Amino acid sequence: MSKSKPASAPQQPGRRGFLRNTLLTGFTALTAGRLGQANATESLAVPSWSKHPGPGVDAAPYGQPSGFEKHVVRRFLPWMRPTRQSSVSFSPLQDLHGIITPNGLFFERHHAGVPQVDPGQHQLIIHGMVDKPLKFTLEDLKRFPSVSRVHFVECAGNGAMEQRGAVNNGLQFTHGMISSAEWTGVPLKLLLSEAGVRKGAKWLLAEGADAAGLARSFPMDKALDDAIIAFAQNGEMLRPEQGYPMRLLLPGWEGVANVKWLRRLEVGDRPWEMREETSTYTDLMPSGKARQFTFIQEAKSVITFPCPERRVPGKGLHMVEGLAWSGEGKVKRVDVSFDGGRNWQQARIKGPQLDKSLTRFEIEWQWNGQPAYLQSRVIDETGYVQPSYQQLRAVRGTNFMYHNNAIQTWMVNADGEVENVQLG
Ligand SMILES: Nc1nc2c(c(=O)[nH]1)N[C@H]1C(S)=C(S)[C@@H](COP(=O)(O)O)O[C@H]1N2
Ligand SMILES: [Mo]
Repeated sequence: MSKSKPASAPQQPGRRGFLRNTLLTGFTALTAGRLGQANATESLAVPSWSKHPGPGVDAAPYGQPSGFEKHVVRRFLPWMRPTRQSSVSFSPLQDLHGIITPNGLFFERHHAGVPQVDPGQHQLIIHGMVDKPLKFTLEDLKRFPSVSRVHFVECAGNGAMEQRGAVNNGLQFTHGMISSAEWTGVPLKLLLSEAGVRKGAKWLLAEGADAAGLARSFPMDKALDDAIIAFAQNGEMLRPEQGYPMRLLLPGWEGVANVKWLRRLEVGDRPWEMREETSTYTDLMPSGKARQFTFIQEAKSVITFPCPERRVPGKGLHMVEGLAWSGEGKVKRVDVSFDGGRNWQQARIKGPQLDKSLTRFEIEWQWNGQPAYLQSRVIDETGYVQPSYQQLRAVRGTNFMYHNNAIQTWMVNADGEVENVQLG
């Protein structure tokens, strides 16, 4: 049941009593009946869409969202024009619900565009320090036992621009390089046990079939832990943008290591020092040295309502909502502040609290019409607390780009507009 419109007029008179009895009794205590609109019975006039039958099942063999939701789309930054060499699209977090990103709204990051891979010809090869080099077609993969797990993918560069200042006045661009899906695929450890990993093997190289030939090294421990060769996403085959017909999924680890259009896994005893783990995707520290192989996306959270795209419509009661996640495991707790971090209140976790997955939270807020500074702060199951900008910069300096997981501040003006700010 939607909580956002508890007292709006139901369409059929017969359902009114039902709604009133089951939903409103508990909820009115909380809202004192202030969230609905008056003159409910006037809405019972028959609307145009009730007067004629609509199109039948032949109208949309593959369903699309309502035409009234056309604004809910992936967007790119105009000054970051997509090229065939590099493109990024951001997911509209401000318009999403729950913890699953619809496939058509999953953020995208491509180093050489989206290859159109023919699943009949594509193969995954496992070679290197193995007893028996093997190749797998999509059909071969599907003969293995598979798992379905909900995990986020976040680009290490999510929030990189914000590190330099509050530059984007929109949640979609400050945090939209994260999305989440239920992935179905084969645990990598099963494929490795078929191939037989040789003694001394400690690293793997994953290489994509795109024109970038994007390749990343990752440790054997992760391969034998929860790595998946995914072929499906939210119940259907992977979208081309997400790596059709197969991608590497390293739950909780930086996006770039989740190699799409996966064509090759080489087993070795040391990292390969590829481009995307040396000249990029490393973190320049105050000492002048760069950290390398910082795989884990540490705990982070953000308020999704209100946000710059979703102003506060007026004084009174509102449900402040947001998303929290941790590459280390489950989200344990989320706190919200309405005064820029002076006071914190514990938010409710809504829905499932899964491992390395988006987790949604909610908290009531009585807005008195005064300017306010909203923040959220996540604590994960390891006890790690999301840092403020001050705390993050004390450790990392100001030169870094990747892995910005600092607390976000939204400033609500007296007119309800919301701005992206950083508190000193
Ligand atoms: N083969 C290949 N894999 C790739 C990329 C790529 O360009 N080519 N981009 C990487 C980066 S930088 C990120 S953040 C994620 C993005 O995954 P998505 O596009 O499914 O959101 O894929 C990674 N895997
Ligand atoms: Mo990325």
